[in-house]
Amino acid sequence: ARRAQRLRQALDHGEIVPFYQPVVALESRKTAGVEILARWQHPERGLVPPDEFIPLIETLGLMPEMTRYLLDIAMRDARQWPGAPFLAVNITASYLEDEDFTAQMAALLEAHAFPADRLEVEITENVLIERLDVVQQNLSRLHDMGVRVSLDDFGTGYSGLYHLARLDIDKIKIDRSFFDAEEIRQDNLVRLMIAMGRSLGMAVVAEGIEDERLAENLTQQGCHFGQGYLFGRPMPAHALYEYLTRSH
Ligand code: G
Ligand code: G
Ligand code: MN
Ligand code: NA
Repeated sequence: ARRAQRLRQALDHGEIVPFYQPVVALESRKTAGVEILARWQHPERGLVPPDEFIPLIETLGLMPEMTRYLLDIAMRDARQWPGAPFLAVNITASYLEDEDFTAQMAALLEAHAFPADRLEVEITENVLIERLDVVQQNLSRLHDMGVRVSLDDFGTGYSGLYHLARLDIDKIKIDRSFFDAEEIRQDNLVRLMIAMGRSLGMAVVAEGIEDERLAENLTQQGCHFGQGYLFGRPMPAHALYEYLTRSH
Protein backbone atom coordinates (compact mmCIF):
# COMPACT_ATOMS: atom_id res chain seq x y z
CA ALA A 1 0.00 0.00 0.00
CA ARG A 2 2.93 2.30 0.75
CA ARG A 3 4.38 1.64 -2.73
CA ALA A 4 1.00 2.14 -4.34
CA GLN A 5 0.60 5.52 -2.68
CA ARG A 6 4.10 6.55 -3.68
CA LEU A 7 3.46 5.60 -7.31
CA ARG A 8 0.14 7.47 -7.35
CA GLN A 9 2.02 10.50 -6.08
CA ALA A 10 4.74 10.04 -8.72
CA LEU A 11 2.13 10.25 -11.47
CA ASP A 12 0.55 13.35 -9.92
CA HIS A 13 3.94 15.05 -9.53
CA GLY A 14 5.08 14.38 -13.08
CA GLU A 15 7.86 11.98 -12.05
CA ILE A 16 6.80 9.45 -14.70
CA VAL A 17 8.28 10.75 -17.95
CA PRO A 18 8.52 9.62 -21.55
CA PHE A 19 11.90 8.56 -22.92
CA TYR A 20 12.16 8.21 -26.67
CA GLN A 21 13.97 5.66 -28.81
CA PRO A 22 14.46 6.25 -32.56
CA VAL A 23 13.10 3.81 -35.14
CA VAL A 24 15.20 4.03 -38.30
CA ALA A 25 14.32 3.26 -41.92
CA LEU A 26 17.02 0.71 -42.73
CA GLU A 27 17.50 1.65 -46.38
CA SER A 28 17.93 5.41 -45.91
CA ARG A 29 18.97 5.37 -42.23
CA LYS A 30 16.61 8.24 -41.61
CA THR A 31 14.64 8.31 -38.38
CA ALA A 32 11.12 7.31 -39.31
CA GLY A 33 9.62 7.17 -35.87
CA VAL A 34 10.09 7.27 -32.15
CA GLU A 35 8.90 4.81 -29.47
CA ILE A 36 7.78 6.14 -26.11
CA LEU A 37 9.33 4.20 -23.21
CA ALA A 38 8.23 5.20 -19.72
CA ARG A 39 10.76 6.05 -16.99
CA TRP A 40 10.29 7.02 -13.36
CA GLN A 41 12.50 9.97 -12.54
CA HIS A 42 12.70 9.26 -8.81
CA PRO A 43 14.06 12.13 -6.67
CA GLU A 44 16.18 9.76 -4.56
CA ARG A 45 16.55 6.59 -6.60
CA GLY A 46 17.26 8.25 -9.94
CA LEU A 47 15.95 6.73 -13.16
CA VAL A 48 13.75 3.71 -12.43
CA PRO A 49 13.24 1.30 -15.36
CA PRO A 50 9.69 0.30 -16.37
CA ASP A 51 9.84 -3.33 -15.23
CA GLU A 52 10.07 -1.95 -11.66
CA PHE A 53 6.86 0.07 -11.80
CA ILE A 54 4.78 -0.88 -14.89
CA PRO A 55 3.42 -4.06 -13.23
CA LEU A 56 2.18 -2.02 -10.24
CA ILE A 57 0.70 0.64 -12.53
CA GLU A 58 -1.23 -2.18 -14.19
CA THR A 59 -2.35 -3.72 -10.88
CA LEU A 60 -3.57 -0.36 -9.62
CA GLY A 61 -5.58 0.24 -12.78
CA LEU A 62 -3.53 3.33 -13.61
CA MET A 63 -2.42 2.20 -17.07
CA PRO A 64 -4.96 4.27 -19.06
CA GLU A 65 -4.07 7.36 -17.07
CA MET A 66 -0.32 6.85 -17.41
CA THR A 67 -0.60 6.15 -21.14
CA ARG A 68 -2.67 9.28 -21.78
CA TYR A 69 -0.31 11.32 -19.61
CA LEU A 70 2.75 10.15 -21.58
CA LEU A 71 1.03 10.69 -24.93
CA ASP A 72 -0.03 14.17 -23.93
CA ILE A 73 3.59 15.13 -23.24
CA ALA A 74 4.89 13.27 -26.29
CA MET A 75 2.45 14.90 -28.71
CA ARG A 76 3.54 18.28 -27.42
CA ASP A 77 7.24 17.36 -27.70
CA ALA A 78 6.69 15.92 -31.18
CA ARG A 79 5.53 19.27 -32.55
CA GLN A 80 9.15 20.46 -32.53
CA TRP A 81 10.68 17.35 -34.04
CA PRO A 82 12.42 17.73 -37.42
CA GLY A 83 11.25 15.23 -40.03
CA ALA A 84 7.90 14.59 -38.30
CA PRO A 85 8.67 11.02 -37.14
CA PHE A 86 5.75 8.85 -36.06
CA LEU A 87 5.06 8.29 -32.40
CA ALA A 88 4.71 4.70 -31.16
CA VAL A 89 3.15 3.94 -27.79
CA ASN A 90 2.93 0.63 -25.92
CA ILE A 91 -0.62 -0.37 -25.00
CA THR A 92 -1.40 -3.19 -22.57
CA ALA A 93 -4.17 -5.72 -23.13
CA SER A 94 -6.30 -4.32 -20.31
CA TYR A 95 -6.41 -0.90 -21.97
CA LEU A 96 -7.06 -2.45 -25.41
CA GLU A 97 -10.03 -4.20 -23.83
CA ASP A 98 -11.37 -0.91 -22.48
CA GLU A 99 -14.47 0.26 -24.38
CA ASP A 100 -13.24 3.86 -24.08
CA PHE A 101 -9.78 3.25 -25.50
CA THR A 102 -10.44 4.40 -29.07
CA ALA A 103 -12.40 7.47 -28.02
CA GLN A 104 -9.61 8.46 -25.64
CA MET A 105 -6.98 8.16 -28.40
CA ALA A 106 -9.21 10.17 -30.74
CA ALA A 107 -9.59 12.89 -28.09
CA LEU A 108 -5.82 13.16 -27.67
CA LEU A 109 -5.28 13.41 -31.43
CA GLU A 110 -7.86 16.12 -31.66
CA ALA A 111 -6.64 18.10 -28.64
CA HIS A 112 -3.16 18.25 -30.16
CA ALA A 113 -4.24 18.44 -33.79
CA PHE A 114 -1.89 15.49 -34.17
CA PRO A 115 -2.24 13.61 -37.49
CA ALA A 116 -3.69 10.13 -36.88
CA ASP A 117 -1.21 8.60 -39.31
CA ARG A 118 1.65 9.80 -37.12
CA LEU A 119 0.42 7.68 -34.22
CA GLU A 120 1.16 4.01 -33.83
CA VAL A 121 -0.09 1.71 -31.08
CA GLU A 122 2.10 -1.24 -30.12
CA ILE A 123 0.40 -4.29 -28.73
CA THR A 124 2.48 -7.14 -27.43
CA GLU A 125 1.97 -10.54 -28.91
CA ASN A 126 2.79 -11.99 -25.56
CA VAL A 127 -0.50 -11.40 -23.80
CA LEU A 128 -3.72 -13.18 -23.38
CA ILE A 129 -6.48 -11.06 -24.83
CA GLU A 130 -9.69 -12.04 -23.09
CA ARG A 131 -12.16 -9.81 -24.86
CA LEU A 132 -11.09 -10.30 -28.46
CA ASP A 133 -14.31 -8.76 -29.82
CA VAL A 134 -13.70 -5.45 -28.04
CA VAL A 135 -10.04 -5.40 -29.05
CA GLN A 136 -10.97 -6.15 -32.67
CA GLN A 137 -13.44 -3.29 -32.66
CA ASN A 138 -11.05 -0.84 -31.00
CA LEU A 139 -8.22 -1.66 -33.37
CA SER A 140 -10.31 -1.59 -36.51
CA ARG A 141 -11.74 1.83 -35.55
CA LEU A 142 -8.25 3.15 -34.91
CA HIS A 143 -7.06 1.64 -38.16
CA ASP A 144 -9.94 3.35 -40.02
CA MET A 145 -8.93 6.66 -38.44
CA GLY A 146 -5.44 6.15 -39.90
CA VAL A 147 -3.68 5.14 -36.69
CA ARG A 148 -1.28 2.25 -37.28
CA VAL A 149 -1.16 -0.90 -35.21
CA SER A 150 2.00 -2.87 -34.60
CA LEU A 151 2.52 -6.28 -33.04
CA ASP A 152 5.44 -6.06 -30.61
CA ASP A 153 7.76 -8.85 -29.40
CA PHE A 154 6.84 -10.83 -32.48
CA GLY A 155 7.96 -14.46 -32.40
CA THR A 156 8.00 -14.82 -28.62
CA GLY A 157 4.33 -15.38 -27.85
CA TYR A 158 1.97 -18.26 -28.26
CA SER A 159 -0.68 -16.31 -30.11
CA GLY A 160 1.15 -14.17 -32.64
CA LEU A 161 -0.25 -15.79 -35.78
CA TYR A 162 -3.66 -16.05 -34.16
CA HIS A 163 -3.66 -12.29 -33.61
CA LEU A 164 -2.26 -11.60 -37.09
CA ALA A 165 -5.22 -13.46 -38.55
CA ARG A 166 -7.84 -11.59 -36.54
CA LEU A 167 -6.64 -8.07 -35.82
CA ASP A 168 -5.94 -5.10 -38.10
CA ILE A 169 -2.16 -5.21 -37.83
CA ASP A 170 0.00 -2.94 -40.01
CA LYS A 171 3.44 -3.79 -38.72
CA ILE A 172 5.34 -6.51 -36.90
CA LYS A 173 8.29 -5.93 -34.59
CA ILE A 174 10.59 -8.94 -34.49
CA ASP A 175 11.73 -9.48 -30.92
CA ARG A 176 15.35 -8.77 -30.13
CA SER A 177 15.90 -12.27 -28.73
CA PHE A 178 16.15 -13.45 -32.38
CA PHE A 179 19.30 -11.44 -32.94
CA ASP A 180 21.44 -13.32 -30.48
CA ALA A 181 24.65 -13.79 -32.46
CA GLU A 182 25.32 -17.22 -30.89
CA GLU A 183 22.25 -18.79 -32.44
CA ILE A 184 22.80 -19.46 -36.16
CA ARG A 185 19.47 -21.22 -36.55
CA GLN A 186 17.60 -18.02 -35.76
CA ASP A 187 18.79 -16.47 -39.06
CA ASN A 188 16.35 -18.61 -41.00
CA LEU A 189 13.48 -17.76 -38.69
CA VAL A 190 14.20 -14.06 -39.09
CA ARG A 191 14.27 -14.45 -42.87
CA LEU A 192 10.89 -16.18 -42.74
CA MET A 193 9.33 -13.60 -40.44
CA ILE A 194 10.45 -10.78 -42.75
CA ALA A 195 9.09 -12.60 -45.80
CA MET A 196 5.85 -13.37 -44.01
CA GLY A 197 5.33 -9.78 -42.92
CA ARG A 198 6.09 -8.49 -46.39
CA SER A 199 3.80 -10.96 -48.10
CA LEU A 200 0.98 -9.88 -45.79
CA GLY A 201 1.61 -6.28 -46.83
CA MET A 202 2.92 -5.34 -43.40
CA ALA A 203 5.92 -3.28 -42.43
CA VAL A 204 8.64 -5.18 -40.58
CA VAL A 205 10.79 -3.80 -37.76
CA ALA A 206 13.78 -5.50 -36.16
CA GLU A 207 14.32 -4.65 -32.51
CA GLY A 208 17.51 -4.63 -30.50
CA ILE A 209 19.98 -3.99 -33.33
CA GLU A 210 23.37 -3.42 -31.75
CA ASP A 211 25.81 -3.89 -34.63
CA GLU A 212 26.27 -2.66 -38.16
CA ARG A 213 26.63 -6.06 -39.81
CA LEU A 214 23.25 -7.15 -38.56
CA ALA A 215 21.73 -3.90 -39.79
CA GLU A 216 23.17 -4.51 -43.27
CA ASN A 217 21.97 -8.11 -43.39
CA LEU A 218 18.48 -7.13 -42.35
CA THR A 219 18.40 -4.37 -44.95
CA GLN A 220 19.31 -6.89 -47.64
CA GLN A 221 16.60 -9.25 -46.44
CA GLY A 222 14.01 -6.52 -46.96
CA CYS A 223 13.38 -5.59 -43.34
CA HIS A 224 11.98 -2.04 -43.44
CA PHE A 225 12.88 -0.60 -40.05
CA GLY A 226 15.36 -1.09 -37.26
CA GLN A 227 15.52 -0.08 -33.65
CA GLY A 228 18.36 -0.58 -31.19
CA TYR A 229 21.44 0.80 -29.49
CA LEU A 230 23.27 0.98 -32.85
CA PHE A 231 20.93 3.82 -33.83
CA GLY A 232 20.07 5.26 -30.45
CA ARG A 233 19.13 4.37 -26.89
CA PRO A 234 15.95 5.48 -25.22
CA MET A 235 16.65 9.13 -24.34
CA PRO A 236 14.98 12.14 -22.74
CA ALA A 237 13.18 14.73 -24.87
CA HIS A 238 16.03 17.23 -25.15
CA ALA A 239 18.49 14.52 -26.26
CA LEU A 240 16.06 13.21 -28.86
CA TYR A 241 15.57 16.72 -30.18
CA GLU A 242 19.33 17.09 -30.66
CA TYR A 243 19.52 13.62 -32.21
CA LEU A 244 16.85 14.49 -34.76
CA THR A 245 18.39 17.87 -35.49
CA ARG A 246 21.79 16.29 -36.13
CA SER A 247 20.37 13.57 -38.40
CA HIS A 248 18.33 15.95 -40.55
O1 G B 1 13.68 -0.09 -21.86
P1 G B 1 12.64 -0.73 -21.64
O2 G B 1 13.22 -1.11 -20.28
O3 G B 1 12.17 0.67 -21.76
O4 G B 1 11.14 -1.26 -21.48
C1 G B 1 10.88 -2.46 -20.78
C2 G B 1 9.46 -2.91 -21.03
O5 G B 1 8.54 -1.97 -20.46
C3 G B 1 9.14 -3.03 -22.49
O6 G B 1 8.62 -4.33 -22.69
C4 G B 1 8.08 -2.01 -22.76
O7 G B 1 7.09 -2.53 -23.61
C5 G B 1 7.50 -1.72 -21.38
N1 G B 1 7.11 -0.31 -21.36
C6 G B 1 7.93 0.76 -21.38
N2 G B 1 7.22 1.91 -21.40
C7 G B 1 5.92 1.55 -21.43
C8 G B 1 4.70 2.28 -21.48
O8 G B 1 4.66 3.50 -21.56
N3 G B 1 3.54 1.56 -21.49
C9 G B 1 3.54 0.20 -21.43
N4 G B 1 2.37 -0.42 -21.43
N5 G B 1 4.67 -0.53 -21.40
C10 G B 1 5.84 0.14 -21.39
O1 G C 1 8.30 -2.43 -25.89
P1 G C 1 9.47 -3.33 -25.92
O2 G C 1 9.36 -4.62 -25.18
O3 G C 1 9.86 -3.64 -27.31
O4 G C 1 10.66 -2.48 -25.27
C1 G C 1 11.90 -2.48 -25.85
C2 G C 1 12.93 -2.80 -24.80
O5 G C 1 14.15 -3.12 -25.42
C3 G C 1 13.22 -1.64 -23.88
O6 G C 1 13.53 -2.17 -22.64
C4 G C 1 14.44 -1.02 -24.53
O7 G C 1 15.20 -0.23 -23.62
C5 G C 1 15.19 -2.26 -24.95
N1 G C 1 16.11 -2.06 -26.07
C6 G C 1 15.98 -1.23 -27.13
N2 G C 1 17.03 -1.35 -27.98
C7 G C 1 17.84 -2.29 -27.44
C8 G C 1 19.10 -2.85 -27.86
O8 G C 1 19.68 -2.54 -28.91
N3 G C 1 19.64 -3.80 -27.06
C9 G C 1 19.04 -4.19 -25.88
N4 G C 1 19.67 -5.11 -25.16
N5 G C 1 17.86 -3.68 -25.47
C10 G C 1 17.27 -2.74 -26.23
MN1 MN D 1 7.46 -1.79 -27.79
NA1 NA E 1 9.89 -5.98 -27.75
